[in-house]
Amino acid sequence: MALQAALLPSTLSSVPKKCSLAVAAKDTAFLSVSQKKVQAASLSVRTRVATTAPVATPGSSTAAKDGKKTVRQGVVVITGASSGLGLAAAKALAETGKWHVVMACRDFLKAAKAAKGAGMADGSYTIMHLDLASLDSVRQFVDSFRRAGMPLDSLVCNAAIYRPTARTPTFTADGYEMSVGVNHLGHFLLARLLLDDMQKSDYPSRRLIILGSITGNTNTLAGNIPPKAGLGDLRGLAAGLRGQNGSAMIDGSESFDGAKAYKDSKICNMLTMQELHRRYHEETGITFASLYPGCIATTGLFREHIPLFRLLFPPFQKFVTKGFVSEAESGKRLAQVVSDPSLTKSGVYWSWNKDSASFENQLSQEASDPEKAKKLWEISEKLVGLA
Ligand code: NDP
Ligand code: PMR
Repeated sequence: MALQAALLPSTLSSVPKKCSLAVAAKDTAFLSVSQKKVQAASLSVRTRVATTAPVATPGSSTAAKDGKKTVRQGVVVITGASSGLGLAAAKALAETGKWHVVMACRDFLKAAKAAKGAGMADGSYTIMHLDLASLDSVRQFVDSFRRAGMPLDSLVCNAAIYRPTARTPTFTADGYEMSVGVNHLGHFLLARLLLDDMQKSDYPSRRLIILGSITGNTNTLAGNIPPKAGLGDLRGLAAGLRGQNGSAMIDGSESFDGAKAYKDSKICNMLTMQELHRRYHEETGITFASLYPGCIATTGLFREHIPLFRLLFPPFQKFVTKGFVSEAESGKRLAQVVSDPSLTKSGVYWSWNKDSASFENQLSQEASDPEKAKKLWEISEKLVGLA
């Protein structure tokens, strides 16, 4: 991380060669000599990562000889595409040749290695720096993305952290409790800013997807394993989730609980998707969706859990609950939500049955409460500086 932070300031990004020169020239004007050295180092990294322009130039639909229009290659931004579900979905989408994937990641070098390791073809993806634990970084990402000149057809808010063993809260650059700061607030700002870009896209089916989870839904067995998710009256969030002289928990409880903070953040993700749907679907035609991809028990999400949990969790999910799903299969599920022509309905929380067929799932009462969604929206707007 330290190496990455030193080499890659957040204004830098990897973009297809076509646009990277323009970005580099513009950026260089504002950089000091030492910064230029840093940028030169990163440019060599980024050319290795994104070597060719997308297969069909994003932004234009091509007229075929018979006069029929061919849909151009879509551009999808996936946050946290450096591991687990995000990486698997990035690979699944890139492999179709129909999508150029922008991998929005906090650790550029890790993402580059992950993409190569997954066998993603050069030119099928672009890596751009995004640290959701900093609202400045979110804004810089949006700026870099716009400068790269690509259209935006789909956005997947996938990145997350889970801190089940943490006894005390940690905080984002803006001072918000980390799990809610990264999983909800960072994505809330990103989605709000990029909505403008999605509205400009001429792609036939534009989709904005936010990952939810079964553990945030108390209408399920998994959602009833303590600690249970619950936002209460949002008083902790309204007070700024600061911790000192206040609460780091959304419901305002005095004691910090890392597992609950994650589950609470997932309720926020599902409520945000529905509020986006209510506010923007009719006006923009954009499809808003959330999903529970299955229990992907092998991912990095559980990296902070105790070793015994990490050992037993995958076989427990495979053989006892039978809720287990491989990273590759979960990636295909998410890819479906991005691009399957049959999943265009907006406001839906998708899940999959045993035969891996998708269905519209029921959210818990709290995760589908419109009043709470509105209140969450208004408080979140203030916290990220939009109101
Ligand atoms: P992983 O830990 O494998 O992936 C999470 C990704 O988020 C990583 O790429 C990580 O980056 C990134 N990330 C973390 N913090 C930040 C940050 N501050 N800024 C930018 N990126 C960040 O977990 P999963 O693949 O399992 O999780 C993906 C999504 O799926 C999450 O939203 C999770 O809630 C959801 N989900 C997962 C389930 C499961 O069983 N695993 C079940 C239900 C939902 P880095 O690689 O640098 O650490
Ligand atoms: Mg859970 C129907 C059974 C089912 C499913 C689908 C999950 C998914 N879990 C189920 C059941 C149980 N879990 C049971 C019976 C137990 C008690 C032994 C149990 C325990 C458990 C723990 C300790 N489960 C967990 C944890 C975690 O730390 C994970 C978590 O809550 O992360 C927030 C987790 C999960 N169980 C799941 C899924 C998908 C997770 C990961 C949660 C997520 O990403 O939202």
